[in-house]
Amino acid sequence: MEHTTPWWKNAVIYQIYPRSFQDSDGDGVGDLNGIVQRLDYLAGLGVDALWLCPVYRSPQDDNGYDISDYCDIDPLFGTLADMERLIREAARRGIRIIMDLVLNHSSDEHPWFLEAKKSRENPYHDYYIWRDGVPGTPPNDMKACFGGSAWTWVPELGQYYFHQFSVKQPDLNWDNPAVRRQIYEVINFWIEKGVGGFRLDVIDQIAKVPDEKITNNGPMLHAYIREMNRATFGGTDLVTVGETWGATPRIARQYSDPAGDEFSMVFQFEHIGLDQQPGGEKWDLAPLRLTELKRVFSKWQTELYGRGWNSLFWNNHDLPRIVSRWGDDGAYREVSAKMLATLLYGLQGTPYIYQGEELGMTNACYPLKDCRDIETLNLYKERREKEYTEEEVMRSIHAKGRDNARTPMQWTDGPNAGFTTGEPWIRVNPNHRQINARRQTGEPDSVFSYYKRLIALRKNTPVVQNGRYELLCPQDPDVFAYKRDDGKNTLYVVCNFYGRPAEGPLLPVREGQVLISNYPEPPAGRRLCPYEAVWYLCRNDRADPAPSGQ
Ligand code: TEU
Repeated sequence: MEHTTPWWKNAVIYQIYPRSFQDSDGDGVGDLNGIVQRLDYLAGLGVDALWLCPVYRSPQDDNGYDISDYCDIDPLFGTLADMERLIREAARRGIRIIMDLVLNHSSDEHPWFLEAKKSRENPYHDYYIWRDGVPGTPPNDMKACFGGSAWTWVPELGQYYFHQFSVKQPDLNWDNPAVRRQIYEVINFWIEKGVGGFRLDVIDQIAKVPDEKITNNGPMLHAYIREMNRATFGGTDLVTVGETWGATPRIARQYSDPAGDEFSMVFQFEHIGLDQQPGGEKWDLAPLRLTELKRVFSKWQTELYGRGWNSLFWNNHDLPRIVSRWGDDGAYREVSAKMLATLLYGLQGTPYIYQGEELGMTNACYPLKDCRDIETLNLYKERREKEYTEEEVMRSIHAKGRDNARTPMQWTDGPNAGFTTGEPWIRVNPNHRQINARRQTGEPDSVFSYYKRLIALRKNTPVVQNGRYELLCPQDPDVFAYKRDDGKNTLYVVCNFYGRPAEGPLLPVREGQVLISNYPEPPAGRRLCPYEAVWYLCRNDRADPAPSGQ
């Protein structure tokens, strides 16, 4: 057991996609000074840390996930001095800055890669992964995440290089100790700048073994992470979050064991894949079954309890907007957005809010000409060349495309939603006239005010941090209900997941025990209105007999 609870166990983290958050100089792209302008808004919401998607120098092939200088800021976003000011200004408000580290690959315009492809003898050659071959016959049939082969031919060298993402994102060779040393220097550079932690992009893919077609969870993975921990953030109070698509609860315990020497927590996606066809890709749509969501959440809650730490999220910059995805972005937009928050925030872990989620922002559903994301554009081409119809492909893009998350933050009902005075790099969602921060911040019943209350409640309700989890009514197809019990108190969380009335479980709760609910009046008895959600808090000596063995 730990002696003191690390700050991030009781924190709420807000994710910013800097490109789309706030533009301060009228070039249509959000920037660091824009974030500074909005710090009071973020402090008002009650968040403890901001995770910034990459703002390093980058050709922006994958919106900054292709880095050409790890120790400088891209002029699109500002300067190193702006970054230092952001760190200071955030700290004045009790907010830490979390940087996004993209260490699996660099940009093909990074000086390391420019050197590497000059000759096989160049000292940087071995910073990347090369295989001999002949043009037209890649070393194997591995595919890149953004379409096409994972191997790209360089005629001058007579070799292929390996890339798990776009051709402009060559994979770094972690088996080379010089690469690892350089990376640790980068991490220490940012630690010295005073950042509050790191989110580690696709960290479970760094120890790939392409010849065996191993991408995530390679044999050397945990050895490299432990070495990185020792050389950089180990022993500090920085938060470290590993993006781990391939984690199981067992693997997650290894990453985030409270007594361990890897990361603070994992950011894993098992629940996110539940509305796609088994064996298919995310574009192959299938309806979500609530009982499956319950099974997955319950598994993680139970199997990490006391032995690891998870992130709680519905959204990020790669995912569609949750209110459009699993709520109702029409008539029940507000109440369903609140229900989804109520459900998630009663669980154990560290919640992440993705910008605009606290306003109930929705998917955009743009025609292809307004889409910007490399993944979407490649997917469209690839599927249209196969047997898919225009309508099928666009349906998938509207449901799952990453641009849904990347439309500009909706600050006001005015021109370009108050995001920019220039031409935005991606269209603003026309519904900013109804859905915007200006309208919601002063409105006690808004989605924003609800998130704010929930964040404050979470922090003041210890059972949310430590209570043991138990799923209630597991077979109920409409209601997600669970309890958390820390011996002293029990928190009951009851959510009707759909837009039709339902019946909740029978609970030992009385009037006056409601902490929060998303209708003007809390539920009457067991009957639940569409998307109705509630937290009840009971003292165990008054409601339930104290559970044995505690
Ligand atoms: O995403 C990891 C990743 O695997 C994504 O490609 C994911 O599968 C996809 O977005 C789902 O459609 C991280 C970043 O979050 C993402 O923005 C980057 O594009 C990617 O790594 C490459 O750095």
